[in-house]
Amino acid sequence: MKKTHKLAASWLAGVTAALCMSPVGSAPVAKLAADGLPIVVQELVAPPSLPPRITRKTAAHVVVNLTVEEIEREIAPGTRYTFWTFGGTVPGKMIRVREGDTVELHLLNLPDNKLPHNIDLHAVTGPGGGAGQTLIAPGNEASFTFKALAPGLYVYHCATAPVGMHVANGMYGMILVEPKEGMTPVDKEYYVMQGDFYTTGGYRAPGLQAFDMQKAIDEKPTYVLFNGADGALTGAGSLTAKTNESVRMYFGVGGPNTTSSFHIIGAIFDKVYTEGGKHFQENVQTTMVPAGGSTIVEFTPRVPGNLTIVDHSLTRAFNKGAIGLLSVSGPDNFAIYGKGVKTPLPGAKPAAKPAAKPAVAVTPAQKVRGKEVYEANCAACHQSDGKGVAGVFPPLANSDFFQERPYEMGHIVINGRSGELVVNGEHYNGVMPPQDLSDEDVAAVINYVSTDFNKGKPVLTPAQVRDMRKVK
Ligand code: HEC
Ligand SMILES: [Cu+2]
Repeated sequence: MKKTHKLAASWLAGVTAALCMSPVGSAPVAKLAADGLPIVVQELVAPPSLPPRITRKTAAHVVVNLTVEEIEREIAPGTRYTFWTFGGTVPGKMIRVREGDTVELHLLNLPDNKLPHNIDLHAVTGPGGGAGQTLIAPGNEASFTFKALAPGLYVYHCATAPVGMHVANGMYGMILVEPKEGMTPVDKEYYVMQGDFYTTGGYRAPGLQAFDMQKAIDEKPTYVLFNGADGALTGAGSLTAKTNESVRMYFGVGGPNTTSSFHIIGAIFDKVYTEGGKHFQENVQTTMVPAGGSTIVEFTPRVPGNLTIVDHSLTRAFNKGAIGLLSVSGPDNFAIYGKGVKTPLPGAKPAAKPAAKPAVAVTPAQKVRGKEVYEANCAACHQSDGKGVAGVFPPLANSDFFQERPYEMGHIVINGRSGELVVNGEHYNGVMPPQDLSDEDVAAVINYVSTDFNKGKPVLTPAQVRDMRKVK
């Protein structure tokens, strides 16, 4: 749900109108700012995209309009969180200017927001990086200008007390100051930032989660994420490239606390502009990125398949969400990456078959039990045929929400669920109470919904349900 605020709309219109007016009778000329530089309005795009490479050869007066938006959305499948953002996204929209440009930064704090905010850009030379000039309560706008003196990739963030909390809620982004001589063109550019998040419930605990200040102080993140959501860069969000395309990633760490051992499984960075600065190192496997710091990496995938983007502090990747994919398409090149051969040694026991995912076995009795549990506990709301009630109770039959992660549905049955939810494109915002069922019955009913309503396989065992209850 994207809301364009009235004030934001008229504010942006005002800026545009001022830029479009030309003196009566004169041919259209580039509009000049008071400093004599031509005015350029910064284009803002959602990550992992970023504004295009700068081709102009002279300085400009770049107007940047950033809107602070406090928004509730999914941090993980079935888990919601209230993010504080620059421009509605985590990370905030990337700013892209040229060395020597003057930046006129406007910050708008929407009237519906609850808190004061500001911005500190690491690309600024001056105390506070703009924090003092831009500290405003909801319903206000602030602006200031600065000169982009030094090329590099810089983090910006909110610096309003408690600063760690504002940053932990997603208030960071990056500004790229291109060198005067410009940057070499590449085939693909991506913008990714890592951040640590602290919720009162455990990893993937369902429902709306609150910020946990004590976990933040103890530096015990519940989530470590790329681009503000568990799964932002996997599935439909995966980054893409073709074989032999050059890829450049602008990678930063918002923090507030953890650093990143930034690594892409299956790639070697040809170049790493360490810490987002001027010099590059070559042939790097993993680069360390500090909180409030950045790096620019360049590489060229040579063979097709999925490259996995991780924080190589690995439990963050596999247990807290810091994982993404770059899906590479193109022809195989076995000279660069061979298929491999596996041969049992003489006299060895027959090679174990590659471990297939253990199928969940369901006895006929459990199957009958699943239907019984459904009729007795779920049908009242979701209906006997599983089709639900439009706008009130979401369908469980042919539910894309269910099919995407059937395993996770055990959490919903145990803990209940409330808040916004989209099933087959329809929005629901109801309350499902926790269901007081045994581990066996939760597994049985989920397997019943999976097989009989969604043409799926049985997905859950009672032991898995027992483990789910431990995560809180
Ligand atoms: C009192 C009514 C009620 C009962 C009883 C109930 N649910 Fe729900 N269920 C809901 C509502 C309302 C939602 C949507 C919650 C939201 O908006 O976050 C929901 C959501 C769900 C979802 C996720 C959305 C989807 O359509 O895939 C699943 C799965 C689910 N319920 C399964 C069950 C199962 C299994 C049972 C029985 C063990 C059950 N529910 C019992 C009201 C109910
Ligand atoms: Cu803030």
